[in-house]
Formats: sequence, C-alpha cells, structure tokens
Amino acid sequence: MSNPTEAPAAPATPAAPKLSAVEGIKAASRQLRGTIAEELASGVDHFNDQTKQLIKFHGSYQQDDRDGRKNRRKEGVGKYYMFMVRCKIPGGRVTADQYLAVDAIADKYANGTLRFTTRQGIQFHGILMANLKKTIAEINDCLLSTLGACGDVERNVMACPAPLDDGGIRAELQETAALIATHLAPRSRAYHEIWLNGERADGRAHELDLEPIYGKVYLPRKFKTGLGLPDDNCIDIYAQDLGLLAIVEHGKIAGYNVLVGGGMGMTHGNPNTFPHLAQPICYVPAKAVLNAAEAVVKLFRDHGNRGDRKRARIKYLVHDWGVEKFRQVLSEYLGGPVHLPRPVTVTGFETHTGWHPQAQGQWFYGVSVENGRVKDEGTFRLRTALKLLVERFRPDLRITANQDILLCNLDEAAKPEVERILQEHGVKHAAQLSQVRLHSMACPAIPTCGLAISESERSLPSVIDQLETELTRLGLEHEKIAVRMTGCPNGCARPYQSDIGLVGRSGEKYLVYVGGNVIGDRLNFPLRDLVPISQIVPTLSPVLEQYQQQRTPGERFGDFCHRLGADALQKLLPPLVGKQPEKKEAVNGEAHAASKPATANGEAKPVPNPAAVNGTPAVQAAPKPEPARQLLPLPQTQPRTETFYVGPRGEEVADYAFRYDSDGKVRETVVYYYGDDARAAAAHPGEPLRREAVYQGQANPFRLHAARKLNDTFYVGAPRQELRDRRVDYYPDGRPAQTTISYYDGDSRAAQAPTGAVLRRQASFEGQVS
Ligand code: SRM
Ligand code: SF4
Repeated sequence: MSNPTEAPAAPATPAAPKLSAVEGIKAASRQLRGTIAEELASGVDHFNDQTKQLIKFHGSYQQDDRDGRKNRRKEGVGKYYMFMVRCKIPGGRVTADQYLAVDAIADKYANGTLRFTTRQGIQFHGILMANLKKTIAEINDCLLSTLGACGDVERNVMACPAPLDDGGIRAELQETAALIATHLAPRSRAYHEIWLNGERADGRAHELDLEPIYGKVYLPRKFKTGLGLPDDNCIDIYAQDLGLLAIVEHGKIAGYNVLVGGGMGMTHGNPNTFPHLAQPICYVPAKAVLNAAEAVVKLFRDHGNRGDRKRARIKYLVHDWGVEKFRQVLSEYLGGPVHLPRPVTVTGFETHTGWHPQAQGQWFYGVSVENGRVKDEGTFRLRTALKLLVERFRPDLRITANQDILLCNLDEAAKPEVERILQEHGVKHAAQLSQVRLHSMACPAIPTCGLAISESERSLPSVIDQLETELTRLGLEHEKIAVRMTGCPNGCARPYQSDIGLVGRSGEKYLVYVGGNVIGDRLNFPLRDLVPISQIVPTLSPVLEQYQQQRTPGERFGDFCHRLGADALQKLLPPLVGKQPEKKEAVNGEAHAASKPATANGEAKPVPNPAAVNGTPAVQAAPKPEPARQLLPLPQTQPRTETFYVGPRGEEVADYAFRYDSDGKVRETVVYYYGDDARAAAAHPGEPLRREAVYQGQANPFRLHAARKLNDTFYVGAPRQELRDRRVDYYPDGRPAQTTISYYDGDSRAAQAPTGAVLRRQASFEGQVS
C-alpha cells in the first residue's frame, strides 16, 4: 500500500443516479416470483444471487454456518448453506397454539432454538433449503406469516405488547398495528403460489397481481413502523422509519404524532451513513392514522434513493431535506395542510418483565429471555419451560421489543406454578435478575449473520457478568442501565440509543458508546474504539466510578455521561491495551505510552486510539511485554501525523490519520477507503487504496457526516502500487470547487501509467472533472 499520510486526500462524488442491482432484480421478478419455485424444486442447496435477494421478501435469508467456514475451506468443501426464517408478528402477538406450532418447527426443521427479535418477531435459524418450503407452509398453517418479514417493504409493525389495565389504550395500539400491517403487506400472490401451493402458478400470474401501494419495484429499502406511548416507549419510537406516538386525551387515543426518519444502520467507512432519530413531522387524528402511514410509505416509494442502497432509508430524506421540506412534501401525499405535532415528551420505558396486573383480576408475567434466544442448554431449559407453561395455562403470548416474552391472561392462582416451572428449569425469576441484564440486548451475529464482524449474542452474557460484579462493587446494581451489543454497525439491537452501546469493529474488538438512555430519545457517542472484549468493563469502570461519586440525585448513567460529554469521560479512561498485561508496571500509564517507538518497527503496529480522537494523549496498543526488552523513550516532540490501523497482525491497514499543526492541534483528519470504497475494517484483505478523504480539524472518524470535508484524493492501481489520479477540493457547502489531475511519464493518467511511473504534471480544473 502507498504511504497514505504523505498525500493530501479524496471520496467518491455521487455518480449519475443509476439504479442499484437490487432494483433490477425486483423489476424483473414478476412481483417477487423470479425463479424461486424452480430453484426450490431443483434440489440444490442454495439459491442463486438474484433469488437470494427475492427470498427476503418472503421472510427468509440465505446464510451459511460461519463457525464451520474455516474447516470446510480447509477440507475443500463449499459453504454449509442454511436459512433464517422470520415470522412477522404485528405487536408481537401470538396465541398458545401458534407458539406450540413454532416450538415444534424449531425441532423439526431448524436448529432446536427460537429467537425473539428486537422487532417482536420470531426467527428460526439453521433451516436447510430442502426444508424451507415445509417450514414456511407450517408457519402459515398456524396462521402466522413470513411474508414481508424482510425485503423492501413494510416490516413487522411494532406496538407496546403489555395487556395492562389502561382503559384499552394499548389494545387499540395493537389493533392499529395489525391494521397497518395488513394494509401495507405485499399483495402479490407469489407467496401463496410458491410456498402454499396457491392456485395461480402459471407464468402469467403476475399480470393479475396489483400492488396498489408498492407498484412493480416495491420500496427503495426496508420500512419500519412502530406505535408507542409517551410514558412507555418500549418499542423505541425514535428508531422507527415511521413512529406513531399516541396522544392520549381523557383516557382515549385522540391521535398520533407522526415521527419519521429513525434508523440505526451505518457502515464503517461510509461517512454518508449514520444512525438518526425519527423527527416529529405532524399530528393526525386517530381515524386518519392508516391514511398517514400509507402517505409516508408512498412518499418514500417515490422519493427514496434507488441508486445507493446504503443511502436508501427514509431517514436520509428527512436528514437531507430537513423537517420543513419533508412536512411540505408529505402534505401533498396527505392531500392537504398538516397539523403540527403536539408538544409531548417521551418519559418512560418498560421492559414489562415480572408480574403485572391486567383487567378482571388477571395477570401477565414477563419472562426475560437473554438476547432473545429460547433454548435448552444444560440445566438451563427455557424452551421446555415455556412449552410446558403454554401447554398447561394456554396463555396469550406477546413478544416484546426487548426480546422477551409475556405470558398473558393468567389467573392469580397460576402464579406459584408458573414460578415453580420456571425455577425447576433453571430460569431465573425477573426479580432475581440484575437491572443491567434485564435491559440488555444483543443481535445474533456469528455464526448465522453474514454481515457480522464480531460476536454479539454469544459474547454479551459474559460482559454483563463482569458488569454486574462491577456495578455491585460500586453499589449501582439497582440502576437501570441498558447495554446493547451488535456484531456490526448495522444496529439490529439499536445500540446507538442505549446507555452503553457495544458495536463490533474488528474481530474481538468493539466500539464502546455511552450517553444514550433507556428512553431512546438521544443518540449516544463513542467513548473508545477498538476495545478488546476483555477490556470493555475495565474501560467503563472509571466512568462508572465517576458516576457513582458525582451523579446528581436520581441521575441515570446515560444522562450523566451525556452531561459530562466525551472529552471529560475519555480523560478518565485507562490506557488501551491489546492484551491483558502480564506485568502491571510494563503497561500502565506513561510507561505503556512509552512503548510507542517499539510499535513502529513492524513488530506491532499502532491501533486506532479513540482517546486521541477526542484530544486526550495518544496511547498505543501494547504487544505482550517481553521482559528482556528495553522500552525506548517516548519522543518529546509532537508527532506530525499519527495513523491508526485496523486488522490482524500482518494484515494491518491504515484506517484514519491525524495531521498536526506545530502547536499540537489536529489540522486535518484523513480517512482511507479501499477496494469498493470501504473503510479498513470492512475492506477485504489486500484491497488497494482507492480514496483519501480529508476533513478539517479533528473530526470523529466514525461520525463524519457533520464534518467539513476539504477534499478527496482518488487512487488507481494494484495494491501497494497505487498512484494518485485526481483530487477534488470542496467548498464549505460541499460543492466541488476544483479538480486537480495528476499526469505521469508520457503525460499519461494514473490508470495508463506503467509501474514505477513518475509524476510529471498536475493541472487544476474548475468544478468536478473525472
Ligand atoms: Fe437487522 C440486516 C437481524 C432488527 C438494522 N438484520 C440484518 C440481517 C438480516 C443480516 C443480513 O442482512 O444478512 C440479520 C439476520 C441475522 C440473523 O442471523 O438472524 C438481522 N435485525 C436482525 C434481528 C433478528 C436482530 C435481533 O437481535 O433480533 C432483528 C429482526 C427484527 C424483525 O423481527 O424484523 C433486526 N435490524 C433490526 C433493527 C432494529 C429495529 O428495527 O428496531 C435495525 C436498526 C433499525 C434500522 O432498520 O435502521 C436493523 N439489519 C439492520 C441493517 C441496517 C439497515 C440500514 O439502514 O443500514 C441491516 C443491513 C441491511 O439491511 O443491509 C440488517
Ligand atoms: Fe448481523 Fe450486524 Fe444485524 Fe448483528 S447488527 S444481526 S451482526 S447485521
């Protein structure tokens, strides 16, 4: 790789709007049919690349066993393909019969577990292609569906699941969720034809299908709706594409504040992507809510980005247009002027675990399900316990947005037996669980999710174990602290709103966020990047100690972090270490920082230091101390540049760099992009440098969307032989100011220049030139 710190920097300017490949697949699919039926019938073990996209609309993802990949590669056998199947369950509502049916399917076709999702759905993992049709057919036999659980359509509609005695408010939310879900479900008969042997399997069937809302190419991307209450935001309304916040007057739902533009997903390496909270747009009376939902969906259908799937969510429309313009365009879809949102504040969040009274003397019990996984493992037999309870009491069931399940309509007399059955199966009563565990969530990640960079579901429990010990030591065990972990930045467990967010960055390393809250009305901020999993709790420890000592009465952990801010908190942190030190004195504080020159000799390269991102002194990753070796002294002068790398030993790739002024201030932040414009952590090993983007001053390299970009430098050529081709400088408003093109021997552009060619000329042109 060329030395990225030498050159001034540059990113891709949006190419002429071109439709993404998925748009073509949808258009050619004959309303979601494609060749799914033919491939299913052919007996192969996986779908082709086009069909792989289409089956998402039918509620399934093609995956492979990531645990087994390495061995299978060694053995020369291909991937072990298996499928995830997701049931779309509006409001998370399931009958006893349906629950028993899905429980049976878990054994019959899946991996013997169920997974309650962060959107109140139920997933199966590990289904073979040969069993896919039977699985989906049996799900439909029990009157659940997978249609539209994934894909570019309205996803599962969420609503507070708790059957509390509240005068019917939550029941109305549930009904409205079901209504919206039905109204916005795909109407294509393809689903019935393919999975349920529907009657219209002839080639012309698609001509009969009308999708009055979605049309031929459906939505530009997924779309998510949730209905919540100001005093109980258990569905995380600010994370929804469309959040409907009920306005209760005189004990009835008078209407809804319509919030639009929530979404968590971002991509390491793509500063144009970021988490975003839904913004209040307007108010609609209760009777107009379905119309409003349809209007927002249609606006998204017509205006969403169909060229770049990473920028295709409605949140980018809200962000790019601003609320005023969005409101104005929405009014056209609503057919008249809109009412401004009512002034309400979201104040509460409930997990709904434990015992709660319902109307008419009945009770519901919320079972906490760690990370949503329902399984039997050793003496912990949650799956058997739930099955027995459902068989014995026939409760109504509700999946929560916190991956838990509520057993509803229980009589007072059932209480002791419910508790006994759970206890006998090793399932702790909610009251025996710490608040931090009750409020934690993790996405599935490895081994099923194809996008995972790091572990999540399998790793969070041990992090929570350590955190519990630390919180107890500090007397903070009763604090409601939400920890949410994901194996990549897509945000499936909504980690960017929580008190503590842990986002997989690179193998065992995570970006640690703090400063959100359980209510979810604020985004958190990065505390430290690339923290090895073993160091997560030690990293948080000084912040928790400070919280214990300095919080104001009743102040929550996330609020405290938010009040102090990143700079103050980062100053409290211990040095970042790559491995647990064997000898304390070799790696603590300054002595550890002093190992920097040893890291520059190729034996161990520096890793990104997020503390430096926020202005605290730079500290490098420590190789395992070698007792016989002398640490070299730390240079007394300020570095001119500092470059931060990611990747395993031997495959380290520069991710970003700081260029300093002589007074020690960061003059510019440089971010590097490889291959298909990916950041180092997401790039494939050995991909060439393609772009350097330079930002003014000290930018947060993981939240670049608000930073002022100065220029992009584009490179061409093979890895380690990249040549600078052109640089685009930008005006403060983001418009291209000028393009400087480099010419090499023989006046050739970089793409034509021979290996080893020398730079001979640079010419600048106004605006953007390619
Ligand atoms: Fe998610 C993709 C799992 C809720 C944002 N999500 C995926 C896939 C399908 C991976 C893939 O594309 O190959 C994951 C399947 C893993 C597996 O093995 O099961 C996956 N997402 C999940 C679930 C199961 C996580 C969980 O712990 O429960 C959740 C299923 C919900 C459901 O029943 O419908 C789930 N995903 C979410 C949420 C939370 C929410 O909706 O409230 C988010 C953040 C909100 C949002 O949409 O922005 C979320 N998932 C994503 C993204 C990022 C989208 C983006 O705009 O950038 C992806 C990647 C993508 O779509 O390309 C993704
Ligand atoms: Fe997969 Fe990433 Fe979603 Fe986790 S957050 S399930 S790793 S896509």
